[in-house]
Amino acid sequence: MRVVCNPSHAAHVPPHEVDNGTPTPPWEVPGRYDAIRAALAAHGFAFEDAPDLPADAPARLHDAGYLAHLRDTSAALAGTGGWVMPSVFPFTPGAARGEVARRGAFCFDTFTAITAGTWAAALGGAAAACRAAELVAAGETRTAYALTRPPGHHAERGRCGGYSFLNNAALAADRLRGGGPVAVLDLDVHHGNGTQHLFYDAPDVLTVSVHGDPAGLFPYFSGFADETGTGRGLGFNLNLPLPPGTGVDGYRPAVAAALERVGRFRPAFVVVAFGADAHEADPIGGMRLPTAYFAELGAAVRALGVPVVVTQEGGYDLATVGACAAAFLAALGDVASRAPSGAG
Ligand code: Q9C
Ligand code: ZN
Repeated sequence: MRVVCNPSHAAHVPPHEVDNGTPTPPWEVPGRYDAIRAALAAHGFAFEDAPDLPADAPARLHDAGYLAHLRDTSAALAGTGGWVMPSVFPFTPGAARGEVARRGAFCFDTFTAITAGTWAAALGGAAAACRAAELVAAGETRTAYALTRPPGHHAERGRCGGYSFLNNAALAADRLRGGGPVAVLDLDVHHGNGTQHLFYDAPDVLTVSVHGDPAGLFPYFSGFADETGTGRGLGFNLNLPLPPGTGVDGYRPAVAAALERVGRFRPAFVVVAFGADAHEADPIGGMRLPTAYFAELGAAVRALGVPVVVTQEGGYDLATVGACAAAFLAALGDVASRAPSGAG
């Protein structure tokens, strides 16, 4: 297991979110990264920083205008301590000309503020995911993990949301697809709407997500079971929504169905969008998984026998997020101190 870190994550510090009109403290904070890294260190994992990403890499999946918006908004906020969050969402984004409307054209919620450090942190996360994919694609390791925040799996081609700006899991999958079909398995408690969106018409990237029923959980507008893909991608998207309060007994059959679909696809690589926010202690997930089940998840993914890239998505209980990630990763791949020569 290689652990590739985003050295710029702490540049992004969200000021707050707005939940149904009410400003609330942010959940997606730098301490999440520190908690995960400390837990992994205690398990004996070693760390490496992601090298810089070629500047054009995110443009393989994200719109140029959206990337410019993230970059320029971050730059304009430098030294101000300010932030940008939308308050209106134009239904015809092309008609958004003024600054206020443009904010809403590039974002789909009121949880995802852009700050001065957002661009650097998001780019560092994409770099970690792409480096992890590079290591696995090159056969240098069987398993690699991008330790990063902010998360990525909610980010669409041209919109941020759900604390996500660049879709790290999708960028990893895109890097891997040259070597054969890729399956993305999303285990975050929230539907990976951005990843689904980016590959919805693609038959060579299977997207499978196990998550809380979006009828009652973020992102609310996507993640339903009848979303199965479009065009040549029809049949290559699988959503497995679960009711609130689901525990191990409900997760096991859903994960088994997810893995059955992934296995039948015969992927050359698997990308896991990993979240710890289905843990029973998570403040926003509403599910009931114990820490030990995350080891079971890791072992189940390992049993696919396919090289795996993992990206860190959600998980907001600082006391348990690290233990969940460590349990999952230790079961998925061997703890290896550095540059393993064989299976990792
Ligand atoms: N005030 C990820 O886990 N809703 N994103 C928050 C609590 C937004 C979750 C509601 C949840 C976004 C990557
Ligand atoms: Zn989540």
